[in-house]
Amino acid sequence: MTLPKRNETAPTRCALGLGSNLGDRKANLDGALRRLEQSEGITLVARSSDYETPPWGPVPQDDYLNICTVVDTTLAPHDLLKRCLEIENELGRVRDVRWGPRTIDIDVLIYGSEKIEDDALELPHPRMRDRAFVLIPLAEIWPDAPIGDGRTAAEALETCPDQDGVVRLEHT
Ligand code: X6L
Ligand code: MG
Ligand code: MG
Repeated sequence: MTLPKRNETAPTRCALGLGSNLGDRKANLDGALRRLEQSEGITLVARSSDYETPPWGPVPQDDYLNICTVVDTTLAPHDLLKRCLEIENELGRVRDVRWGPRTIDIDVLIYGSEKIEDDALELPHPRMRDRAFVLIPLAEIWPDAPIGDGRTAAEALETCPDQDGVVRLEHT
């Protein structure tokens, strides 16, 4: 009797949040998406519209373009994060001011139903629930996304503050 062979490569559904507010923001997002979809072990499932969003946080800076994507991946969580950081570096991100302007930011928001809390990674991303620049694009493409507090992205959006400044851009 043969045991059913565990599929080592069953992909996990994930959500990524991307943002840019330096240089050619649209080109930075497109470059990141192209690199993601060409990455071994990452399949792009969905991509939100582009959203222009006011800067959140303590650092005054220019408006962002933000999007979310859904990806399926066979990479382990920390390997997915590593790939995202590599792509940030390839696109010329320089980390100087904490929470300051950036060429490209790629955050792992959700990795299946995994809960992770270590120095490198916290999943689901603990602060997405009150950031309209994340929840609005995420709910567009994955309203049922489990954001980690028992609610879905669409449910969290019902009570998320500061939604008015987030503007969906028409496709050109
Ligand atoms: C107090 C202290 C209040 C810190 C808020 C909020 C810090 C957000 C960092 C905060 C605080 C952040 C983006 C952004 C940033 C982005 C838009 C961050 C990291 N990233 N604003 N600000 N889009 N619109 O991707 O989210 S910095
Ligand atoms: Mg971020
Ligand atoms: Mg980041």
